[in-house]
Amino acid sequence: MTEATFESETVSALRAIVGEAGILTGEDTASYCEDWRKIYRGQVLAVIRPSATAEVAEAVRFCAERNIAVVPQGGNTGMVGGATPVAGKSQIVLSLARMNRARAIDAIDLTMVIEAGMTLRAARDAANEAGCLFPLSIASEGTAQIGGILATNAGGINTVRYGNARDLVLGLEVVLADGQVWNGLRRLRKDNTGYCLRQLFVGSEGTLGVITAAALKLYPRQDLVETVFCAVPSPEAALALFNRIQKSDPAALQSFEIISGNTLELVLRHIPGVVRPLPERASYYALIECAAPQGNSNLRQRLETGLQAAMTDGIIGDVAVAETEAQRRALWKLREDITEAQAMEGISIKNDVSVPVSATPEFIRQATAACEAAMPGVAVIAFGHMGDGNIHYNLMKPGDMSIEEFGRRGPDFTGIVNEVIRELDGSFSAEHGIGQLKTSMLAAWRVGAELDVMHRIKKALDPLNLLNPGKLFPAN
Ligand code: 2HG
Ligand code: ZN
Repeated sequence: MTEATFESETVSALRAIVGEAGILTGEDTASYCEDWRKIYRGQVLAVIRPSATAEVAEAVRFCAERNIAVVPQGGNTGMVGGATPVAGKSQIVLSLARMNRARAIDAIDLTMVIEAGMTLRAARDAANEAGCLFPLSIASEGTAQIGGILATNAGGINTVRYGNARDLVLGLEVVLADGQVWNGLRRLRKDNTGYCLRQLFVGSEGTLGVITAAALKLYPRQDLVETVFCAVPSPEAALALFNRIQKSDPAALQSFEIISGNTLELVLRHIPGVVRPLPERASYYALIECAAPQGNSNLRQRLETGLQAAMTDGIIGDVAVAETEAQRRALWKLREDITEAQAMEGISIKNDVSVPVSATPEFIRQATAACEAAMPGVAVIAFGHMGDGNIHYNLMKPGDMSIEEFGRRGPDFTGIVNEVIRELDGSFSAEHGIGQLKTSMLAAWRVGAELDVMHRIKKALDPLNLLNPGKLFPAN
């Protein structure tokens, strides 16, 4: 069979499975073949957009029979090329975007069953309308989809209180590599019946199965929300503040973010409509949010008392308190638009790392000293989820250095940062995953028995290596 015949037969067969509305070919596939950072690009025979689990299963079975790789894709907002096809493979992208319904929401069980293609924002809205909270929140939630959120075990701004995606999933529906459907959409809080399969698929980045729906944990809605933006003199001071709030009001604290002074300046420079939140510039800022159900009337008072004491003790400087939802949104915009502001500023080397929470100041201090020594003039853009130990430690080039030179030296810097991380018992990938970007790091860090078990799981569930090849493990 010629290549052209193989291609046209494949497309016709897939069209028969997903219908005319469910298939894209040629130019129409372009945006699915590139990651949003424009680092990775591949080619596909087609993009399919099934509308039901049975279609996903049939398409995956067909691809397995023909030795065609399947790249599951959600909102394509990942940082590491995990949803982008690798170069030079016979493959399709399987977009879950049309599978976007809420199948059930139960405000007594505090559960919701939703399909993989629903955006995180739509899922949060659906929970909210039912009087509940789905707490996972990330900057790209308007585009990121639940399937991708689970496949990458996304973290975000509320991990300090509610955990990562992994902590919020009760059950899954998954299409396996041979086209079988595993219906594990159980909504149970207790279920000790053998291996916990759902946790195998969460964080597997589409390499073990295609998540088509999920049963998720909800919480009672937290209608009282207090958000403050404080100047802090140093990461050490931010940690001291975190420690105080966590001790004095552990149940209410839901976000504790740190933003370095130059990171905020980047946002103020590039993002239209944002305003400086405090009159004076500071070395660092903390963005803190506490929340509680209606009736917990002294939430504001408790927070203010704590902040007042911290101010007296020199731990914080100025504070801006959100008085309205619009002010709250404006404070969060300063944090959520950092990635966009950084992309507008130019090329950056991203490091998404975690250390024990208590080691975050030490990490920032050591990594900054090492990076500045290796490249005078490098700009450190440090921010992130300090309350759970996850720092986005991004580097931007010195003004006089070419983009090419900076790009060439990228791996050296990741090496420098990772050395510090290793010393502090941290992780080289806190929440963005492995994708294509960090396959060699995974192989270097997860050695011996741990890597061996990962390879064996992959072989057992995807013996032909057709599910998202080249992710987690290098393409061969
Ligand atoms: C965030 O926390 C994201 O905003 C993106 O994880 C971080 O752009 C980054 O490095
Ligand atoms: Zn983050």
